[in-house]
Amino acid sequence: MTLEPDREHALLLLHQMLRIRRFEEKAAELYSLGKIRGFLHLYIGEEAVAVGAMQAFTPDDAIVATYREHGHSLARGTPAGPLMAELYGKANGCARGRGGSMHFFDASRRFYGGLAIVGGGLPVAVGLALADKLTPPSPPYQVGAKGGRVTACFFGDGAVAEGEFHESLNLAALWKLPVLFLCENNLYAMGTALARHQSQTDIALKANAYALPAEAVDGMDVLAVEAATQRAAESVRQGAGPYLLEFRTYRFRAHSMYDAELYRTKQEVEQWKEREPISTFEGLLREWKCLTSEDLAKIEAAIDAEIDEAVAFAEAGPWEPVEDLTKDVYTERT
Ligand SMILES: Cc1ncc(C[n+]2csc(CCOP(=O)(O)OP(=O)(O)O)c2C)c(N)n1
Ligand SMILES: [Mg+2]
Repeated sequence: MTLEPDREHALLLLHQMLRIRRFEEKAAELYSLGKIRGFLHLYIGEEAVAVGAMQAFTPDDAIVATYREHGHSLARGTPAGPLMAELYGKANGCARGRGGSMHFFDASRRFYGGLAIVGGGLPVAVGLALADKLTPPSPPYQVGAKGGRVTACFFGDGAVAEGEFHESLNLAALWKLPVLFLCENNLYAMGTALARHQSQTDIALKANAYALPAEAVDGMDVLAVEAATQRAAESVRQGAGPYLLEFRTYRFRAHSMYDAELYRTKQEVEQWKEREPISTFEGLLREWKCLTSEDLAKIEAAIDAEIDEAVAFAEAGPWEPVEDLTKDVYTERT
């Protein structure tokens, strides 16, 4: 992808990717200090996907993500403070500290998770899109007309092994629902390579089998991701039915905080690092004379301040009181 974006927009993309990177580096550090516990799936290496794709959505669209969703929440606009507080398990977290890393949520931005179940987001997204189709919101948002709502559903390559993937694509196509499926193919589901669990590794072809248009996109190139998502989202918005994009990307860290990484070679990781999305984009912007060292220093300083503030917000947050333990827990009393 060589199209030059306008300078301001390019700097915004770079800022967003760097902000996700720094947020997660800080989260990893805080994890080692025992401030954050439980699962923590880092998105490091995949930032171009969330940032590029998110440019195509309006505040009225809906977003569904996976448990590797820190980047998506930040790119969607949820402030870093409530997200960091959620990682801490504090009551000022975006899910009141009850969800943690895998369950970020922000109804005000139509961000519907953060879902821990592999493939679990696909039927949720189909349901949201079905609701939009059955009860179109008041103008100017009308399904089938320009400006219709889109539900964007991010999921991993591991999810294509789930029945929910097949059922969701089938129903979405059959009912022509306004949903955009965004597969983040980082080649592995935990320690299992795609080719070890799928007879057909071309995910776009699987979508074609359910009569969905689909394309594979370089997920390390933020501009390619943005352009493809804009095109696909526009098609969905116009009422043409669902669409699938497969982003070819790579995670640089372990599946969760630690794993022995016996399933891939160091050379493979190093090869992908040569296409590291943030420094590659930075290099392009310098080549295009869109970025100076001063610009970069300003961006880094703004991010440092934002992350410091987010950590302070999380540190100062209260724990949920013990008496609230059964609040919002629905069960029959016996
Ligand atoms: C239904 C279900 N089965 C198994 C798991 C355990 N599990 C957690 S993450 C994961 C791998 C998913 O890989 P992928 O969808 O490619 O996402 P990635 O972690 O690569 O982003 C598995 C099997 C789960 N959370 N849900
Ligand atoms: Mg994967």
